Amino acid sequence: MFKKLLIANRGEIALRIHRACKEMGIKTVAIHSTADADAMHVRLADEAVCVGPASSKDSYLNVHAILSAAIITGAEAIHPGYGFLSENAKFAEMVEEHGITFVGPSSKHIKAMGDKITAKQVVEKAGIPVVPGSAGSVDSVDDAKKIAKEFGLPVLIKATAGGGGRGMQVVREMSELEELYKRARQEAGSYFSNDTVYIEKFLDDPRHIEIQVIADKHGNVCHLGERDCSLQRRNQKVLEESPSPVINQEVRDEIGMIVANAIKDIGYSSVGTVEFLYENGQFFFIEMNTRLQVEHPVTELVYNIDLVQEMIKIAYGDKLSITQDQIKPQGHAIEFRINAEDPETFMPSPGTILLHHAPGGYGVRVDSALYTGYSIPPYYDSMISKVIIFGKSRDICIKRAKSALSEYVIDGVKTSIPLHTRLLEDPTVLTGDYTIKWLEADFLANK
Ligand code: MV4
Repeated sequence: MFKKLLIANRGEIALRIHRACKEMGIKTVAIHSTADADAMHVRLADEAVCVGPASSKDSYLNVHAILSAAIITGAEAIHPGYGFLSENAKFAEMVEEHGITFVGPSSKHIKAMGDKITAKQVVEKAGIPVVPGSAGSVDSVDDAKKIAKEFGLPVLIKATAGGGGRGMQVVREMSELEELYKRARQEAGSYFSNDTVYIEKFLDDPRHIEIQVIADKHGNVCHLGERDCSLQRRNQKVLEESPSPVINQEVRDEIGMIVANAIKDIGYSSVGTVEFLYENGQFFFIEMNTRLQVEHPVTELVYNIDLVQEMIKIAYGDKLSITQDQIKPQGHAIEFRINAEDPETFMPSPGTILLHHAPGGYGVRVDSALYTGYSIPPYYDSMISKVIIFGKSRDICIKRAKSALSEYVIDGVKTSIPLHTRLLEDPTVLTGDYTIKWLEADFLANK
C-alpha cells in the first residue's frame, strides 16, 4: 500500500480522507491556503504544506504548488476529494506524468465524462438509457428548430462543458427558441470558454436518482444501489438518502446491472456516480460524476463499505474485495447538509464558531471539520458539516434525525439546521412523494 498520500482538499472531506488513510497505515500530507492555517485538516495530518493565498484559484486549484508539495514530501498518491481539482483531467494527467498516483479514474475517463455530449454518447453505446435529444452538438438555429420539432417542446438547451445546471435554457415556445439558443451559446462561451450546446427533451417533473459504482483496474465492477437527491435548491442538494423511497429491489437490480455492465464496458475504474432523471418509472441518464461525492456516506452506511478506503485500494491496484452477489442494502440512511447560511434567505454566514457540540449516539454520524473557536473563512463553500443518520427503516431514520438535529449546537453563525428541522415536519417529506421541483416551487414558495 502507499506509505504517504497528499490530500488536495480542505474541510470535512480532507478529514474523511485522512481518517481512511490513518486506519490503513498511510501517512498524510495536508495542503492549505494561508486562510486555513488553523483548519482541522491541517492539525490532523502528519505534514502540512501551505500552497498559496486564500483565493481557491491560488491555493486549492494551484496545480504547480500542489504537485511541488507532493514531490517535496514524497507523497506517492494524491486524493483530490470532491470539487476543486477532482474532475480536472489535465491535473490527473500531470499527477500521473510525475509518477504519482491520482486517486480517481484515468484522465481519459474524466475528460470523456466532463464533455457532456461525449459522456452521453459513450454511455448510450454501453447500454445506458439517456434523455432523448440531439445526437451531438447543435450548431445552428436551424438545427435547433429541427431538433425541437423532432422531439417536441419543451426542450432544454445545455452546454457540453456545463453540468450542475449552469447555463441551461428551457424552451417552451417555438417563438422564443432563436433567442434562447443564442443566449445558451453565449452563456456557455462565457462560463466555460466552450459555446458548444446540445438539446434534450425537457423532463418536466422527474426525481433525481444516482447510481453509485465501484470498479477496480482489473475489470471487476459492482453497483451500490441508488441515492435519491430530489430535494435540491438552485442545483444544490439539501439532503440525500438511500435507498430511494420509490425504488424497489427489482428496479434497483435492473438499473444497477445496466450501469455496472456499462462501466465495465467503458473500462472505468475508481468510484463513480451515474446520474439519472427518473420519471414515470423510467431512467434517463444526464451526467456521470467521476469523483467521490459529498453524499457518499449514505451509501457507505446502507452497504456497510468504506468507499474512501476502497477508492485508495483501487488506485493502488488492488482487486475489489467484494462481488455483486455479496452486496445487499440494509436499512436506510439520510444525509443532511449543514451550511453556514441564513436558513430563510440562504445568504452565506461565515464567522467564528463560539460553540460546536455535535450530536451522537446510535446511528448518528457527523462528518465535519468544525471545532469550537474555529473561524469559517468567507472564501470557500458554505457547507460546514454533514449529519448522516442510519436506521432500520426510513421512519426510524427520520425520528432519529429530528432528535439528532435538535441536539446539534453551532453557535456564532447561522446554519441550515432549522431548514432541515422544518423539512422533517413536512408531510410530503414524510411520504417521500416529491420531485426535483417540489422544494423550491412548493415548500419554499408557500411557507
Ligand atoms: C434536465 C432536467 C430536465 N430535463 N434535463 C440540472 C443540473 C444538471 N445536472 C441537469 N439538470 C437538469 N437536467 C432534462 N432533459 C432538469 C434538470 C434539473 C435538475 C436535475 C436534477 C436535480 C435538480 C434539478 C433542478 C433543476 C433542473
